Amino acid sequence: MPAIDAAPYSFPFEPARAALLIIDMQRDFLEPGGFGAALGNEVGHLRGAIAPTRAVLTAARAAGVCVIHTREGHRPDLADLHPAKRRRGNHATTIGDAGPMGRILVRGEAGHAIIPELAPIEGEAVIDKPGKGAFYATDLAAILAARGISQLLIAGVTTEVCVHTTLREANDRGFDCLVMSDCTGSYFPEFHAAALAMVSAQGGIFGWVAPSAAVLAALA
Ligand code: TIU
Repeated sequence: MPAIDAAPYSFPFEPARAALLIIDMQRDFLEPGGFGAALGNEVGHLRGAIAPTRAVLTAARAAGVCVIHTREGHRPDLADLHPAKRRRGNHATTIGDAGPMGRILVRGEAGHAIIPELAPIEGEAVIDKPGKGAFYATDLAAILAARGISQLLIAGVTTEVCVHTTLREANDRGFDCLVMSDCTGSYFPEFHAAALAMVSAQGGIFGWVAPSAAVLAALA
């Protein structure tokens, strides 16, 4: 398996030690009426990441690379929702309130589900996370350790929020992370660009950045 052509230099891809980590590609972020929209965002900005992520997901499955999905959300009784997170923003509609896809960001509701284009299949772990980072208050670290994973190929939304928080958590835990530039997205295009630039700056302070085409070439 070839190295992946990436910035700031080529990524030493080891498929048996790598996982494709797809972060929060949920209806609540990508469709009208969910959490993203409740925060005042234009959800259409994120949808460009769907097709490239689907292509990488298909290739990873075919190559036998571990696939892990995450979902941001809370228990129906909201017992794991910090009051600070619920209050933040002073929005009229917030986490736990009724929306067109069910209660916003609540596990089991329609809006909490991963979008159908990227739905998990049998054998793929789904991590339910109450925070922005996928390591906080989850069993992700245990699952990665059990599978001998040391490299993460990261897709998902949003680039500067849950992708970056997870990337930083992973970096401090010793993982080599590659963020796919077209498989991630932000409600703010300028934040997406800056967040990607921060990853590979300073010799790769947080890791590597590459377009999905470079990952697909390595997986082929
Ligand atoms: N608001 C925003 O940009 N993101 C989130 O709230 N969660 C994730 O990024 N998944």
